[in-house]
Amino acid sequence: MSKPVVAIVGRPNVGKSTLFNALAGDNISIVKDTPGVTRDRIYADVTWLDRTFTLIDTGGIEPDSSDIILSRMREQAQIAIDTADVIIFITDVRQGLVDSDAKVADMLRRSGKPVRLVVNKVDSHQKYMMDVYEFYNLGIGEPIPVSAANRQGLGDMLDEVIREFPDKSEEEDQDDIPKIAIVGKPNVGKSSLINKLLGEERVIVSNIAGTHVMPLIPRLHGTIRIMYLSIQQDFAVKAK
Ligand SMILES: Nc1nc2c(ncn2[C@@H]2O[C@H](COP(=O)(O)OP(=O)(O)OP(=O)(O)O)[C@@H](O)[C@H]2O)c(=O)[nH]1
Ligand SMILES: [Mg+2]
Repeated sequence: MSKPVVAIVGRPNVGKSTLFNALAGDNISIVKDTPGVTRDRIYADVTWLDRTFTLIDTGGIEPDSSDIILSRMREQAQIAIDTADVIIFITDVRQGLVDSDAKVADMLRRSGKPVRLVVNKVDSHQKYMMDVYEFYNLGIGEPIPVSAANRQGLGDMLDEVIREFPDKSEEEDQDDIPKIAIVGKPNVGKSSLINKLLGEERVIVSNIAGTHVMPLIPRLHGTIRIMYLSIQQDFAVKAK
């Protein structure tokens, strides 16, 4: 097995990129007080204790309407279900529990994938802890309070995340896997090419330039891995 993959999924503006940056160690992901600001998926390798995993930030949901947000969240969640070993489902204590959180939580629960429910923006336990308990209603386990901005609660969260990883002995050294990058301007057909190579529809293809393609780190057919490579919607196909 390859390095475990952890995907951060959640509504716009809940702090996915802030959490990603706090864990990845620098400002790779763009954080802005505007919902829908992360245009692409971004990944980084993160080490906690003796475990290294690939962390994926997701985003790109433009909050045009709650329907669109929900359908894009479902897409994100589905990709995370298909590709991640553990999903961090992040919510925002200040916005509280909203309907789309509940719907995506249902989907995640039904998938059977390990999910850790994280409640962000708990900058003060005294002030917000009572509100955190509301998130038990999502039915996906104990909410883990964090403040991504203040880097609080992240160790406890990571302990919970790595608990779900497969045994370390199952991981393999991938340094010798050649990397092939598929690079091109938006809308030239990168995603279609990857789907053809994989023989299945794993990248969302759209004729809208700049459509947010998904981070794909699937373990397909045991021979090919695709890895999201840059913020420019480029991919690397790893094949052995
Ligand atoms: N008070 C507080 N604000 C936070 C915290 N984490 C993130 N924020 C703020 O929330 C806003 C959104 O943060 P982002 O990390 O960009 O959120 P996101 O979920 O990646 O948003 P999209 O990529 O647009 O979906 C920014 O203004 C952050 O500074 C936190 O722990 N506490
Ligand atoms: Mg973001």
